[in-house]
Amino acid sequence: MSEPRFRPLAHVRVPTDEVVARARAFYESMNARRTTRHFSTDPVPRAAIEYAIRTAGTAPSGAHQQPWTFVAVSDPAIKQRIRDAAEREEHENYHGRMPAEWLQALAPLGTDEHKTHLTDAPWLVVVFRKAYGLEPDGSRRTYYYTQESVGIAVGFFVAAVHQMGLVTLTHTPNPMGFLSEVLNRPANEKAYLIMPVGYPAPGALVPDLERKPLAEIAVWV
Ligand code: IYR
Repeated sequence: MSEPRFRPLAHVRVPTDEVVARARAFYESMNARRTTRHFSTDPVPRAAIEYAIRTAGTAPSGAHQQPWTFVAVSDPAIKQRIRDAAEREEHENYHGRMPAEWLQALAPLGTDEHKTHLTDAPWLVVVFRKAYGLEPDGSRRTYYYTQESVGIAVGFFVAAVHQMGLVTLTHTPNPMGFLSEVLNRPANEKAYLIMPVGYPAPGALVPDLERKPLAEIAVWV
């Protein structure tokens, strides 16, 4: 067992009135974020993706095990393979695998099995969840709260992409086993989702949806 080691928290105290002003500014920025499926093919520098991944990697995680791998794909041939496989799975999903109730829930989003974003976006970031760790001798190490940890990291990634003026989409072409194969990931890494990243296409559309108001999502006691 290793002993805990601490160092001072680097923190600059923010006055209370400024706390609320910052809270509002961040909310307003995040509230302007929308998920679109219409991506421009315009290039995005690799450095932008590197920072988004670095930001995701700052997320808190169970026992600080950081159970994630981000595979950034820009190779058009690999994007095409991912799209072909995803569309095959989604065809099954939309034509029998998803029950009527699910299809009904998705109807307002206008989704279907065609996944043009997977080849239009200049980058696909495929997130893998490490279900367990692997020691150098090949033995398994238990990882804790991996679903929650990777979910939080993805949230940070989405916020980072919005902050830099680009768009992304959380896409889960289930089952996602094909991603391990195409991207050659080890057995302890499970595909979690795909996020295309890029500029929105000119004339990009988003579903005409509203978010739940505070009163519907918060309870104060
Ligand atoms: N994975 C499918 C279906 C889908 C499911 C949910 I839940 C969504 O919010 C959107 C789509 C697809 O990507 O089309």
